[in-house]
Amino acid sequence: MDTSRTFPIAAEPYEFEFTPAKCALLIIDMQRDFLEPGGFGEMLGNDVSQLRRTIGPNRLLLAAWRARGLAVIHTREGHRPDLGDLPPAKKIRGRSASCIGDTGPMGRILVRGEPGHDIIPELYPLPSEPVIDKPGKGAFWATDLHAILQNRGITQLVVTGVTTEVCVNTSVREANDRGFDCFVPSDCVGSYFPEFQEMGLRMIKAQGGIFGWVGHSTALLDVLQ
Ligand code: TIU
Repeated sequence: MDTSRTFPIAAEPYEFEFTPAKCALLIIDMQRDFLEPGGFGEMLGNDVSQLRRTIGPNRLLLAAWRARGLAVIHTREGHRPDLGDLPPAKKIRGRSASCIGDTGPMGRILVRGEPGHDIIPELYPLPSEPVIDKPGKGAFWATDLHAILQNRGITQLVVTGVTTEVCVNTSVREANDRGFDCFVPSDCVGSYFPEFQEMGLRMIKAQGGIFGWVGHSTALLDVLQ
């Protein structure tokens, strides 16, 4: 297969011109604290099964990307152990009994280096795959992601991960404003809330694809296999 070729694949609002060699797989925040039973997400009362259904499809997509030698980038949401990069507004938001930096079920909540902050074993990064540690919801803000993508000649992103309406949507919008074409496979992104899953995807593809394209991972796998 010639990865520099362009393959039109099924998507909404219209087909996506997939050029594998120019397309990075950007996996957003598949962290233990968001996805694992007993983690921070579940502690807040969320149904982690809504996110866990994305693990299988992400594994298949990641395996296909790796097999073709294409660019894979992972992100993690979290903060410095001294919390110097945690805005006070983010720390106190929610008036929860436990907040970011406090000791949770898997170590200090959303603090780099703690077990709950790390990526789930099913999708663990290879040493060659950049891991972007981001203090915000978007993958571009206060990170070196844009430079890494530009230096590799990447112009397209397949964006997967959690959660659809929060970090995935924010990152897609940031990428779109920086000139990247984003394809979001609906089976590879998850929300704790089914209604936000649906609306989060509809907002991306509305108005002629105002932020990007939405499709299914099988359309990508059909090209890569
Ligand atoms: N990664 C990400 O989406 N962070 C969140 O805090 N998401 C929620 O839905 N809360």
